[in-house]
Amino acid sequence: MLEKVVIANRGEIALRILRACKELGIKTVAVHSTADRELKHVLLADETICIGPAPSTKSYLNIPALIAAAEVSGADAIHPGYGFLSENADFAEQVERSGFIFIGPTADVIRLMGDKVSAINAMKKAGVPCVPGSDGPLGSDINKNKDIAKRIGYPIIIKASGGGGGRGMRVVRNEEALEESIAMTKAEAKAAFNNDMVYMEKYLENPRHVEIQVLADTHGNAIYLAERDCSMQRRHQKVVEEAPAPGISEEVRRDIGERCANACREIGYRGAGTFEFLYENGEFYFIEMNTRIQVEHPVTEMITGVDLVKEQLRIAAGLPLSFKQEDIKVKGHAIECRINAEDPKTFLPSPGKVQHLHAPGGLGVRWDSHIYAGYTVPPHYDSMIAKLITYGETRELAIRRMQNALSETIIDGIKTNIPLQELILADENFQQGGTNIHYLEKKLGMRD
Ligand code: MV4
Repeated sequence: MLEKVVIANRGEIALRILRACKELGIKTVAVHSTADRELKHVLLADETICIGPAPSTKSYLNIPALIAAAEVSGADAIHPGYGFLSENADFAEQVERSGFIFIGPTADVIRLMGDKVSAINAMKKAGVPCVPGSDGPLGSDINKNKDIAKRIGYPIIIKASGGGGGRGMRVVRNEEALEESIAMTKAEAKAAFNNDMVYMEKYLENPRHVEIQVLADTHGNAIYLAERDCSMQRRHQKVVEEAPAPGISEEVRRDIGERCANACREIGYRGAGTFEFLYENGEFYFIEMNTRIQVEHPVTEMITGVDLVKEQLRIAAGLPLSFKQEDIKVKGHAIECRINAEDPKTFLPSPGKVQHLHAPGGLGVRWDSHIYAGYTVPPHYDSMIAKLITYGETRELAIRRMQNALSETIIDGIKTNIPLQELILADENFQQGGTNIHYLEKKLGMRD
């Protein structure tokens, strides 16, 4: 097993990683900014190192400071969590070149998946279903591009190869708008990602966002751990996630899951990963792969019983997966609500001191959070302060437990989006299950 791990992150995921390390008897090094001395995992870690001032560019994104922290503490590995440097291939490369284990896939695979054109090519080759599209980057010949669009059929979407997660895309509904849309997307991509490569896909009007969790070890084993539905989102920020996705049969799950696990073996994937799909009219269409542990990983843990962060640590230590595919059985239903320090109506961040906290509990209730009474939420980072996860044998029970848990949660001193979460949980279409990626924004647009 690993002996000592640097946790290169903050907030709830840093605490989640710390807990997994402690279960495995691994010593922990918490690195933190000057604004984060009071973080719960910093207070609980074996060692702490201040790596810079509050702005993340000077601390959590400071590669030399992180590698220096691993060196001075004598750690053998670095866990990047999510966000920050978790999908930065240059970071992974420098970590490994400095003699440390990067807890995640190799830099080459991160790079392959970071470039969306190469990711889609690799997945198509591996037998993962993709959106009908340009099969590669668009060239500068507008007549050829018009032919591609005509073959695919309007509406189409232009996406930046260096983008992802909703950045750098443009929907085009007719040929007249094509040339300018390509030029604008290219210009934005050049400015945002220093890469003006763009590609074209059929635009799916009303899909759901369904993603497959995978784990792969360094012994050639790769497994899938069912799927999550993350369609309840606003401006590309997920708000509620659940597993399994409503309406996915065991046969459909097995087919798409096996394709993802096969693709992992084909590309030499290592660690935890997520295949993102659009799901429409019973079909899966691959859009991107995330090469990190994700915020919503707990809903998969609740329905499979697998500790995904512990598996990440085992894989990094060179151990085989603790489970075979046939050991993975979906049992029950789990829902996660992201609790943010923000105004529930305006969505503006609401940092400040937590004056009083009453966390929910009871059977089937999981509270993943670093906050405590007296903790001050700093203004410098993401506003997510807790993840509330409920489990039940049925989706109905998981929903009821979530409603009860939300209603008993008290976070005084700052505003939170709990009222918004209560609105969603009470929504009849959410309760029915299977709402698409536009549902929440439409519902909020009808409010006031
Ligand atoms: C799409 C799409 C429709 N058709 N691609 C947005 C985030 C990025 N990961 C991909 N995205 C989309 N790609 C095709 N061909 C619609 C979206 C999309 C979306 C996807 C997932 C979750 C939320 C979304 C919100 C708006 C648009």
